Formats: sequence, C-alpha cells, structure tokens
Amino acid sequence: MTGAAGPAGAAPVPERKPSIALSATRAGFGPLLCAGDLERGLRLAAEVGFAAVEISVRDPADLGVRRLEKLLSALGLQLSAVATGQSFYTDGLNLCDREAEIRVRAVERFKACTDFAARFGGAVILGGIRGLQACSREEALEAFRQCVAHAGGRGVTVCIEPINRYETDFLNTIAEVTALIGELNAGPVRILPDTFHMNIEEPVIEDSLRRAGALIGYVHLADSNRRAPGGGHIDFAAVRAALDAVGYAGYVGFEILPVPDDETAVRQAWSHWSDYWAHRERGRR
Ligand code: LER
Ligand code: MN
Repeated sequence: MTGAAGPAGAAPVPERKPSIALSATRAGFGPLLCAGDLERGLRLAAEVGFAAVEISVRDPADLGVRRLEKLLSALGLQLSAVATGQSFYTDGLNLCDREAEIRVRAVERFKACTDFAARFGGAVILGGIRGLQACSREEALEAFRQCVAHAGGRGVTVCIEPINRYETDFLNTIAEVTALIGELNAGPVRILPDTFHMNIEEPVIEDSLRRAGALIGYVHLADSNRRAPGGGHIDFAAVRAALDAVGYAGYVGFEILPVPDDETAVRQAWSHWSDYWAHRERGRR
C-alpha cells in the first residue's frame, strides 16, 4: 500500500481510509448512525466523502445482500467491517454464555456475519458478542477458536475489540486481548482499539497503541464522551502519531453517537478526518 509523502526526510505516512459505523436495524447499542435506515446512512456517508462504511448487523438474514451490493457499488463505498454486538444486545447470543447451547448459537451467528463480511471483503468484529463471561476461559477460547477457524477459511480477519469494564467483564484492555491472541494461537486475528474504551481502561492511549503495534487490524475513533472526535477531551493528534509510529495502514472507523443528530454527527466525523488525517492521506477527496 502506498503512503502519502511525509515531511522531507520522514518516513511516508501509511495510507488509511475513513469509515463510519451504521446500523441496518434500530439498535439498543447507541453509537451507530442512521440506525434502522441503512440506505440513508449509506447515501449520507458517500455524499460527505467516506470511502467505506462499517455495518452493525443483527442477523445477516435480515438484509437484502443483492440490494446492498448494488447500493455500495453505485455509491462507491467499501464495506470495512461487519459488527456483531447486536447478536448479544438484541438476541442474547453470547460467545461466553454459561449455557453451551447459547455459545453454539452465538458461534453460528458469528459465522453467518463472517460469511456476510466475506462477500463484501470486510473484516468481522468480535466485540459485544462476547457478552459477560459466564463460562470458563477455556470454553470462551474454544468458541473464539471456532469463529477464527471459520473466518480463516473465508479470508476474513477477526478483529477482537477490548471493551471497557462498564460494558463487559472480559477483555477490557489492549494487553488482555494481546495475551488472548497469543493463547488462541490461530490466525487471522487482530486487535481493534477503540479510543472511547481506551480512554477508560488504558493509562496512556498512545503508549498502548504503540505496544499493540502490528497487531492492530482496525481502529474505532470516538471521543471520551462517544461523540465525534473534538466533542470530548481525547488528544487525537497523539493517537494519529502513535498509529503513524507503528505504520498502521487500515480503516479508521468513526463509531459515534447520533448527537445532536445523525447527519450532524456524520459531518463532524468527516470534518475531523479532513482536519487531522486527510491532508496526510489519500481519502476520496
Ligand atoms: C462496539 O464497537 C463497541 O465499541 C462497544 O461499545 C460495544 O459494546
Ligand atoms: Mn467500538
């Protein structure tokens, strides 16, 4: 992947692409834009300039795949990733449930989301679908291994997201996910750092990003209050510098609240991208 030229004598900045998180369905989980009106979200993302969208999917069976293919292609958008948390938030399917049968159903749903991601060339996110850890660590690892094996067979990367302690009791930090990836000892698995969660869990966000290094496979950007960057107090210049330092070249996905409303939030995210990232990278504009 070619990078944009950096300052004279400096290493080139890796190319990254902006994406924004939408939802096909109305979601209990807040930071998804145009939830329940995916077409509006796709049109808005494209009009504003995004190169890609991340779609939070409850069950891929709910979605018209052909229509989505047509829309994405007509709008010139890529699918950066499929988010899977709604399977837990809406349907109670938890990869770490106490009941083996629920874990099996959660793995099946994750596989269906992975097949959907494969069709569009995106990654699949393993975040909220791990719910609260009610099974043993070995049982959780076994469920994760099945998810990763299925994804590997389809050329899809699984991005495991550390999520803050107020949302889950399992895998809150970058260090915990790094250790887990070592234990899984299976590919293709990467870490998905989300700046909102990192602001709660990591002593110094940029130091943890540097430590994660080449394991970073996708990034979620949101400010300390889940608004678009600039709405809170995270230092995004430091975040960008850390991603530059580790040579991260991949999607940078905004996962933000529809505050004050969907359209304003999409535009605020784009304006942050333009101010902090796009002048150093090749976006669509
Ligand atoms: C999902 O990407 C996320 O960040 C979590 O807050 C979901 O629970
Ligand atoms: Mn996230």
